[in-house]
Amino acid sequence: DPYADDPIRHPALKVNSQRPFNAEPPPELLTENYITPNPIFFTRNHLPVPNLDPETYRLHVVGPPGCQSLFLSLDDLYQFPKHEITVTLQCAGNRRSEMTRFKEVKGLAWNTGAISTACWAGARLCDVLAKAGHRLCETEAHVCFEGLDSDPTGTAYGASIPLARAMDPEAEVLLAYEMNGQPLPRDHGFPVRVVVPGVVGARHVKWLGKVSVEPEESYSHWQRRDYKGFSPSVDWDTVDFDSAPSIQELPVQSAITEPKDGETVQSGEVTIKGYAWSGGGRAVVRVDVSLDGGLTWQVAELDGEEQRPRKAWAWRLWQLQAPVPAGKKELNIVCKAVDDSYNVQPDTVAPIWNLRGVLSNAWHRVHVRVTP
Ligand code: MTE
Ligand code: MO
Repeated sequence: DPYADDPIRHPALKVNSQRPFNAEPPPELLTENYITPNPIFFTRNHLPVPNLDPETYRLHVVGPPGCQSLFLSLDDLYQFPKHEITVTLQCAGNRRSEMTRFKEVKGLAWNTGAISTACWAGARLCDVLAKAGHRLCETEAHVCFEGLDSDPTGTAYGASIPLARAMDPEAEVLLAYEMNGQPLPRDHGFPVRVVVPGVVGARHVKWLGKVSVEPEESYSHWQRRDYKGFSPSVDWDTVDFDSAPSIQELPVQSAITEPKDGETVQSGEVTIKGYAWSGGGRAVVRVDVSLDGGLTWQVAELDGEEQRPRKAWAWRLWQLQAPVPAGKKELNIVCKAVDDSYNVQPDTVAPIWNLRGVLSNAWHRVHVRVTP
């Protein structure tokens, strides 16, 4: 059993798949803290978790043509300036189960919890690439990452990002060795993972083994044959994966974490809580909440840290305390976020449905009963 050596997990996690391990925290735990505690940070593994020895670990950084490769130990990585940033990581499949409810899709049935936030620390990728002799060249190029996890045929997890993002110090792409002040937990990539702020989870390669600069995107299945968006009209007979770009920056997102769908709330006053985030460093500027299915709206209070313009890598938690309109027996609670480009979320799933169930960011809806 290739999974026999997987680590022990926190019992509060809701498991979507045991082998490989995929799990999300329950919504009310997710927004209890701005920084998600490591043991309940969502986990998305495609393969068994490798058990790597930090003493013998080496990161292979392929040099430009004619230059030597670097083989960096953990101590070598610690010699680069240590950079710390708070970054929200979201899987492209977050909230997929809402798409499934509209029409069947292929993929793990994530609810609203395939998203979490941590303070990551490590070396900046641009510093490591520069040390290896790389420069930002004119031609379009990509930085390819390979994990040390692999399937029975020896194929490793892989992904890539554009070289321009990797070399941009303002993009703050990290080779992270710490998560919330601790060495990375095994499930989250021990000893080193990539953190690409503002970009879909799939590019944050864990158990990083190799970094190279290539003229083309990674040839990995997960770069080329997955994690792409399509028209609702495309099905498995007609899909052409080469026709769509790989998902990098994600669209604006928000969800209600309290109360939960189907719950009963007290009459009088209701407290609604949730999270909001947008990709590409775009800050969330507003969250609108409705108690009547979207007929009327109230503006929620944004908690947590102010965001740096164009570098808003982390989510905002939000809440709204609102009177329950007298005589109401039920509430249709809805939330939607607005980012600083004034991007908004679509009101329903139908126009954004896609066969893989990715990029699910329609208004989040929760139906509750009110005690008389
Ligand atoms: N890296 C490796 N090596 N193997 C993987 O299976 N999964 C990716 C990414 N990096 C993956 C990986 C996906 S799809 C996501 S959403 C994130 O890791 C999840 O990171 P987490 O498990 O730390 O939350
Ligand atoms: Mo993912």
